[in-house]
Amino acid sequence: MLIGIIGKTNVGKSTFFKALTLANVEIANRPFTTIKPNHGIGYIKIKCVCTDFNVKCNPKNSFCREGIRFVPVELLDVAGLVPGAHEGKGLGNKFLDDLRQADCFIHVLDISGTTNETGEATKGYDPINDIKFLENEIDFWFFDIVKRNWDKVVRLTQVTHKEFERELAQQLSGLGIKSDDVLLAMRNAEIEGKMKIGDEELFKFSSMLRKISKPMIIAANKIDLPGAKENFERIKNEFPIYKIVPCCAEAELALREADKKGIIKYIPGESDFEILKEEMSREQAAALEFIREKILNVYNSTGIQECLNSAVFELLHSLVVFPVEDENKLSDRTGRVLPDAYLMSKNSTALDLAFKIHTDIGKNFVAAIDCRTKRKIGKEYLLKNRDVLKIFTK
Ligand SMILES: Nc1nc2c(ncn2[C@@H]2O[C@H](COP(=O)(O)OP(=O)(O)OP(=O)(O)O)[C@@H](O)[C@H]2O)c(=O)[nH]1
Ligand SMILES: [Mg+2]
Repeated sequence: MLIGIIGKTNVGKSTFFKALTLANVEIANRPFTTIKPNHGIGYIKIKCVCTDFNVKCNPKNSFCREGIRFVPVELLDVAGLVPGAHEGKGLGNKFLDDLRQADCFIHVLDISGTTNETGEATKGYDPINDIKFLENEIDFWFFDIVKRNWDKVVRLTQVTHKEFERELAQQLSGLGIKSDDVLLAMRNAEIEGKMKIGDEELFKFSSMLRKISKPMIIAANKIDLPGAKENFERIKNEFPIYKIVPCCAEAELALREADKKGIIKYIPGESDFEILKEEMSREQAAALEFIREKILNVYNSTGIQECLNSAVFELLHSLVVFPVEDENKLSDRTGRVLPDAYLMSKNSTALDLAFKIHTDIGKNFVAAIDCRTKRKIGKEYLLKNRDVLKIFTK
């Protein structure tokens, strides 16, 4: 699973990415700091099943802190967009091609209105403009790809008489698009069964397809700055179609770094932290107090972990499953208890899980056991969030 971090330039995308990955990436208060994409691993947060079974887990592909399991997910932070990117403005929109395989987007927005449309410092800019232009730019990116493939598929199906929608989906599979998505977008754009259409209809279709295949959540970043709260309240009401989360990427980054250094104890996404080392600089103490008072006490969290969790669970309806090899000890072959936690897409089955573990396990699947109920389940079983399963093979 891949989550794309997109937005205007200089809004805090790389800060958001760094807070989630603690990767060493460049952050600066100027437009176009990021040119090459930053690829890294972030972690979604769920209640670990170790607490349900009252066992001590020993994770391998993930980690557990005080009964909270952090499960890896891939993230990509790309260069910033500006209006007119599809015509080559700023760094253009070609770099969006790196996001073809993204399952969804987190749109980082500067909710404080202190960066203008090209990412320069300003005051009183309306972030609504950014929601609109960003949608438009990613629609143009989709439109270009769809248009190229549409014409190709029209020619192809005239010769082969194959089903148009299926062929188009095939050509667009690189964008993570399926036949059902194409059908739904055609219906929504009112072009069902039509192959000869103008650019205007094609743009509408591309936009529908983009909305279906790349759902988006908005991270209302820089919520710590003056005016941000008012903008957030206003925009939240104007865009009920989006989940909009108040965020302070800078605060999340400071908290995670201080936690890593042992200065504080902070579990990502929590509403407070504990000071472990009293001896710190006055600036650092003041910064931590500011975060507690102005962010955590007001918004209940910095919003960064919530964005990632919402993207995975609310936009994509994904689930986390714990495969084990010993259904009694809940361990792998070496005795490691609850070693892995896998992120699975919605509607995944027990057989999908088997293939995810290993192709051979998938091919030789016989049955599985639900370790909570000890009941036998078949390959068609639909996985549930926080299932613990043992798979039997031939
Ligand atoms: N006040 C405040 N500043 C922030 C926050 N998040 C990021 N910034 C600042 O915003 C500026 C831009 O941050 P980046 O993370 O480099 O932004 P970006 O969107 O990746 O920018 P480009 O790669 O240039 O498009 C930096 O000065 C950050 O310190 C925040 O939550 N609050
Ligand atoms: Mg950046």
